[in-house]
Amino acid sequence: MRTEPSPPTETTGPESGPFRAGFVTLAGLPNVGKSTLLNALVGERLAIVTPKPQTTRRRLLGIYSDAGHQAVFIDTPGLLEPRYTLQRSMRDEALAALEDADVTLVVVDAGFEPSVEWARGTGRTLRHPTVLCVNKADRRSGEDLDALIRALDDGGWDAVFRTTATTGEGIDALREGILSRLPESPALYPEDELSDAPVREFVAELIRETCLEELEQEVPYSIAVQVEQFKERGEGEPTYIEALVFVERESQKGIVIGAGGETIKRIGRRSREKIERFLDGRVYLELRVKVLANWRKRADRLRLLGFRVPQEEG
Ligand SMILES: Nc1nc2c(ncn2[C@@H]2O[C@H](COP(=O)(O)OP(=O)(O)OP(=O)(O)O)[C@@H](O)[C@H]2O)c(=O)[nH]1
Ligand SMILES: [Mg+2]
Repeated sequence: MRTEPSPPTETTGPESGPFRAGFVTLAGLPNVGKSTLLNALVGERLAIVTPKPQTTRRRLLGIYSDAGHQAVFIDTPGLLEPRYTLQRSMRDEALAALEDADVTLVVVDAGFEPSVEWARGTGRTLRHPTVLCVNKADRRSGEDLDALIRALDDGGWDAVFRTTATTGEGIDALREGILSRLPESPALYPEDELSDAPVREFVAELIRETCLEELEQEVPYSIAVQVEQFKERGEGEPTYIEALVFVERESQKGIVIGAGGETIKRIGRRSREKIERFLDGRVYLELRVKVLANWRKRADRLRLLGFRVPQEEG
């Protein structure tokens, strides 16, 4: 059956302005709350969030659509001076996402001065329109926050907003401010799509998030997760998922497994619960820990794990 051509009203907004769509790249130092903001702006828990810096390693799309707009938010790894190949790949991911931006959302943590300094310096030089988001507003008293925002709001930004991403405070105003600055464009993705990442990638990230929560010091940073098998087995049966947890050294393998397998059991149980919530169904999760020596420093191993690594890294 042939469908009628869409009436023009379908491509106009509720206030019948033009349809607006584009890429919105979140940028800032590690741990300022970019991933928490992406989840709040989209209204779904897509990006993993932990109290540890350098949680995000790759860009992640989160798509918000309404009757008049589509914002394709891109969460990025926190920008930092890279010390090894993985961090160079993380920085490249963030910089490439900034190239794609129609709107740049510069995020600072109101309670973390270096992130404010970064916004005043590098943040200001990013591609316009540039919207400043002073996040973690709850970490400062009202007057103190007002003073910080007055100091930052010097005319160099297209707009300045304050948010507490963990409670949702200020998110609607921020989203409005971003949507109104998108270019006129038809939608870039189907309007019921939330991301472009495959389900296995979300599953691997939930396992990595649990590892970051359960492990301390260098060990969580040495972890990469890859889903090897993902089998839906039909009505009433749990989805069968097998994943590899890579570490860099034999000693780390012992730590991840723990005495009597205690630690890996706990990581497995907590990961399974998160995956079941995400998939909205029962899951059987099998985790195996494997050494992939020095993978964070080796271009070939990083590529094997799906990271983009610059050519000059060999
Ligand atoms: N108090 C407070 N904490 C927040 C807020 N937003 C995020 N956080 C917390 O800050 C920590 C870091 O949040 P993330 O969203 O992972 O930060 P990020 O910028 O994505 O960090 P990287 O991926 O490491 O660059 C988590 O513990 C969050 O719960 C906020 O508005 N207020
Ligand atoms: Mg993040």
